[in-house]
Amino acid sequence: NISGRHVVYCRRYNNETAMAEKAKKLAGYAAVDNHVQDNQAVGVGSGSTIVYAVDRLAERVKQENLNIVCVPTSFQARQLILEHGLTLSDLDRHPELDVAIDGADEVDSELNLIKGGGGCLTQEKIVAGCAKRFIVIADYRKDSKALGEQWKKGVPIEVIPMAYVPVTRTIARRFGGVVVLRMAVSKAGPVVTDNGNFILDWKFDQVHDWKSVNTAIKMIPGVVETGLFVEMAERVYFGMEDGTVGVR
Ligand code: ABF
Repeated sequence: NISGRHVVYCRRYNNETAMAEKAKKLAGYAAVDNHVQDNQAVGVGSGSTIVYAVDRLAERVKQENLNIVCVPTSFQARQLILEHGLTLSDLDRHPELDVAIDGADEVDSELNLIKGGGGCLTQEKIVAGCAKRFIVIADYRKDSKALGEQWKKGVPIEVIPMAYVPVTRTIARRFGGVVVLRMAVSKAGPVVTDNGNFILDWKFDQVHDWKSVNTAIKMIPGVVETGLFVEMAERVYFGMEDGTVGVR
């Protein structure tokens, strides 16, 4: 507009967005180039960073004539696989995957992850658990020393709908923080996962021993899965602001 302020804001916003997208691409390409080879079954994650990894995967399959089958972690991942002309498979036919590649909402210094911002945490953890190697890709904004440092939306927890109130009360009572039922953007009602369940977002207020907390939460009747991926990631590729790739 006339003052130019709006233009400046847009340019700054566009620069940050462009930098983050470039970082996602760097991470996605690095993971595929370092971990995908011929005759593999590959778990394909969800979110926006994985799109770059699937782009690179499709490019390599075509250029190198690779024999690759892909197992999705969500409807979005399934569409990505089909749209890129990659071979769709499932855990019935490939219960053991050579590698799974997926994004994350946050990564701590011990490679514990918060995942599930997109609501697919249960399938993502199943696929990650079936893979010999679980590789995570993320931009620099996900790289934290402790969970909760940058990701403020809490830990997603998938619950059986009829149990969401007692589970909410139990988590708040035993672990503190605030537990919120995830509502659909339209506010018409709660988000319902691909599995027909609800999601609670646990906005924790302190750093925990995530291994024991994860186990304790999973034991609560009605909890299906948590977005805490503890001691699962073998390696994380971070696209950095300066155009390099950090690996942990
Ligand atoms: C999936 O995508 C989810 O587990 C995670 O919440 C999200 C990350 O999205 P993005 O790659 O767009 O940051 O991996």
